Amino acid sequence: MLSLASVSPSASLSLQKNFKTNWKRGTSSRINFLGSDFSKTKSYTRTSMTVAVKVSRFNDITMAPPDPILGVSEAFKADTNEMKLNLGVGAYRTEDLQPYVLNVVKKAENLMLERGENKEYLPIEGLAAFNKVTAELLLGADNAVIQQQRVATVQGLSGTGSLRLAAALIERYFPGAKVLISSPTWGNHKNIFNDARVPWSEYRYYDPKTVGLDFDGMISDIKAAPDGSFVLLHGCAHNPTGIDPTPEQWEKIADVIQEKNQIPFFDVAYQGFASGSLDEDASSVRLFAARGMELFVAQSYSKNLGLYAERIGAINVVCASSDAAARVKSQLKRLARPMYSNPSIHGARIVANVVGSPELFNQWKEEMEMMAGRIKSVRQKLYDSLCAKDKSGKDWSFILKQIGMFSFTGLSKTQTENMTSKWHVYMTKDGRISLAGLSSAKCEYLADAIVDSYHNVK
Ligand code: PLA
Repeated sequence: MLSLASVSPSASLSLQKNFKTNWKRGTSSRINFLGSDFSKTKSYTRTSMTVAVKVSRFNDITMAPPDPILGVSEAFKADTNEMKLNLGVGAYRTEDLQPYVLNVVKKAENLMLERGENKEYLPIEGLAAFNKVTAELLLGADNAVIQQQRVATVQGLSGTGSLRLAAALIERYFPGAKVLISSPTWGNHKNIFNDARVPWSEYRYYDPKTVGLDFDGMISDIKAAPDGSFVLLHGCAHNPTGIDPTPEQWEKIADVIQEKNQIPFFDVAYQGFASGSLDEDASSVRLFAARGMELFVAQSYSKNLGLYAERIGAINVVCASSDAAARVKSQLKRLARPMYSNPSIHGARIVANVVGSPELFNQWKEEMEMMAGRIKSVRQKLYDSLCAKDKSGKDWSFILKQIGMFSFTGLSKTQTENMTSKWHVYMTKDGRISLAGLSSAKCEYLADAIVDSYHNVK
């Protein structure tokens, strides 16, 4: 349907004028926006308006390519082969490959029903109880930055929306500042900064020769970047490589960023999912905060609480003073208001209930350990199956060294295409597989597919 708002202002105005006149006269109009032919037909009841569009006003809009990650799920749905396996998007599945709603989430939702909570608008910055617990979960409740009220926390539309809000703040208050992004990174990072009109460049991160971290490359690229740049870092479980710096390497990264007066910008989408421990997975962020650095942290509850579609997360800005934090928060709110006005309440209440109740919090930790444990066990089984099936002597041990939901297999684009066309294994073209979508029953099948693609496709 074509709305008045979607035509040009002059067309819209003349249309309204015409509509008014016709209402009075009791006629209905058949309007051709492109030509001048306004054909009228008598109507005895009320005005009805049909719009015949001969040539689309949207002709210059080309077809967008499918999303490299979410598009994989669409292709998977269309496949009717019974062996099909979706290892594209990072979404946790049970051993039966079914989606999983955490028991603590169900309990929190029951509590909400019992309390009969309302659906009034949230304030622009989100649910206060959520903002409190989310910053505490990230930084530790006794962290000086929290005690001194130096953290500006705003509830965001999950990790993506929180990153986007921070990008808008950078664009407005640090014009021309660059964001340094790891190569490779989560595919959507570049889109987020492109759409926010924030310039970015890449720093070396992954070394295909060692199938490990290119630490020297990373350090020299950060050093070479302009002072005052933002450095995007994956807090834990780097996506897509599954390779994180060691604690000693994090210290050195912090040294360089501090020397260059740069601002670290953490993306924490997997807290608790990398090691199974919430505190351990936040240690990179806490290390930077303990140095008194100002930093950004985007958080997501999609994976660790399985709240994918609730779109719940936050942007935290750790500032040098409580005064700066108050000002930053006010500007984040100002940016959010015309974008989406205020965030949704359901996921925020779930997180506030789970993290805010010692009983549910402990149960959550158990469930998270269970999920992280299942991923680790299929990781091991995939490795064992590859070793058993591949007689070429190739070293697959990198799979065991990687952490988190994903494994970066090193398969090329054409090899991943073989995985999908011949084996019905759906994965992203960069060679990433989500182990969270794999069951132990399917490990051998997946190993057959990988061995075939790796050795028989160039
Ligand atoms: N940051 C990183 C590093 C991510 O991997 C993801 C999700 C997000 C942020 C954002 O998630 P959220 O908006 O749902 O909180 N990455 C997924 C899904 C799991 C996706 O691409 O949207 C992935 O498959 O890579």
